Amino acid sequence: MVSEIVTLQAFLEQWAGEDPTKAEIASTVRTIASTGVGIADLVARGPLEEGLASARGTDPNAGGDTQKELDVIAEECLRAALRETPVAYLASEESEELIALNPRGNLVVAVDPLDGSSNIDTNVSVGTIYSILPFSDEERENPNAAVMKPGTNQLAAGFLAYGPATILVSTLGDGTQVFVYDRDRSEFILAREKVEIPVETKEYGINQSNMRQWDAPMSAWIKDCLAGAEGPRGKNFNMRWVGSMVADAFRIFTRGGVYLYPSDKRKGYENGRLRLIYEAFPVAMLTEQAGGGATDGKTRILDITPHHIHQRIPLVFGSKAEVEKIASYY
Ligand code: AHM
Ligand code: MG
Repeated sequence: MVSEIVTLQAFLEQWAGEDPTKAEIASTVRTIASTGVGIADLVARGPLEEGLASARGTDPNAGGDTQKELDVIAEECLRAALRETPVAYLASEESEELIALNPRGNLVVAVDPLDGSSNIDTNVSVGTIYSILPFSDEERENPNAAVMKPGTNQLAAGFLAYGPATILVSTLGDGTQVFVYDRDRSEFILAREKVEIPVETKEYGINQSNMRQWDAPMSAWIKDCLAGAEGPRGKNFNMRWVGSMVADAFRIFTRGGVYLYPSDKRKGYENGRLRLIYEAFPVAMLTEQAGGGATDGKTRILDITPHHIHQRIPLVFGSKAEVEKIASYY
């Protein structure tokens, strides 16, 4: 905890100083955060708000998943709010193509408007993930080019989690911070100035029901973990899996651990489940800025160049030594 009260607004202003690009990034982060408060209010109404968790039509979204009513509402909220910011285009899980916003904007934002949508009706944390990218004049002709760049190109990234507390985990490229929404002050307050993910861990999160579908390195790693203190790892592991990546990530940012969504043999999961541009990239940036690691097993996530907006990627992130250990099985 930090003793002096620092609001998100004050933190961003101090970070931006007189730099016009930083001021644009700061206003974008502020807008996403305040939009998140509205989404959190809606999530908190739970079953009182009829139909939020019900499927919207029968067509899957751009990423191939069933769309929930709240997925669409969350995207609409972000779309409307970001029109007032220096954001030229929005890439979203819920829309096939880039969405044009401010024609004079110098930034592009990529979002998963509502991560963990299968948890909406279970009173479990869900969230919003974002990545902020530069947008150059040359890209005005072909805006897609702005998102087809390695994750190292991100200017800022973060996520909101709507749980017992509404939290914002943010990086502006210099460490990872945690802000908590204070309902009395109607402000996000800085709670952790420098997140440091423990390097070693005994905790992992994975959907183990897919085990028979994994490739050999993934199966070998989990087998060694399950063997516990008597096995080659010489320690007992613990398993935690929420199934909303934002919640699993926040646990890792709090006490360490690794999150895994590997590729598997099921149709449509050949490249895992998570999307590169608006899920893996921002989480990888936050993780690295907090001293952790993020890989697809073979390549550092932030070094991967996307070829499609909704491309999926196998994802392993969290405590650095364990992420490296997993990569060594590959
Ligand atoms: P979503 O963005 O459609 O909610 O999908 C992403 C979610 C992650 O939050 C979560 O970790 C994963 O999908 C769970 O997948 P599964 O249900 O296959 O275990
Ligand atoms: Mg989603």
